[in-house]
Amino acid sequence: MNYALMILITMIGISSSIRIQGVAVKGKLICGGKPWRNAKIKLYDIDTNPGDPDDLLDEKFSDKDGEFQLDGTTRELTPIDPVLYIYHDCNDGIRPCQKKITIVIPKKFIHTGTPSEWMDLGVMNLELIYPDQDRSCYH
Ligand SMILES: [Ca+2]
Ligand SMILES: [Ca+2]
Repeated sequence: MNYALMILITMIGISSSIRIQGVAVKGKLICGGKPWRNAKIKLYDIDTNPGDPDDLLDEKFSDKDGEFQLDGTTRELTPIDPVLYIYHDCNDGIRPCQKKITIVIPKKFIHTGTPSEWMDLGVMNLELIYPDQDRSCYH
C-alpha cells in the first residue's frame, strides 16, 4: 500500500477515537449575604501526562448577581478530568492574591459537545473555608 495512504488511514483511525468532551457548570456566589461579583472562575481539564498542559475549557467572571455559567469542550481519548477553580477576595481585606477554591466535577456530568445536564453548584457562601482551599497570585 502507498505509504502516504497508510499514514492517512492511521490518522483517521486515531482522530475518530479522540472524543469531543465537555462539562457545563453553573452557580451563584455570595459573601456577607450579598452577591459576589467579578470573581474569576476557570474550568479546566486536568492532564496528568508529562508535558501535557491542562486544557482551559472556559473562563468567566461572576456577574452582578454573583452568578456564573461556564461551558467548554476539549478532545481527549480517555474521559476528561474536569475541575473548577474559583478565585475571590471575599473577607480577604487588602491581603495580596486571592483565595482559590477547587471543585472536582463528577464524571457523570461530562457531555459530548452540547450540555445535556448542567452541574449546578447552587449558592456558594464564600465566607466558608472550603475543604480544598488554597491561595493563588497567578491565574
Ligand atoms: Ca486534556
Ligand atoms: Ca486578596
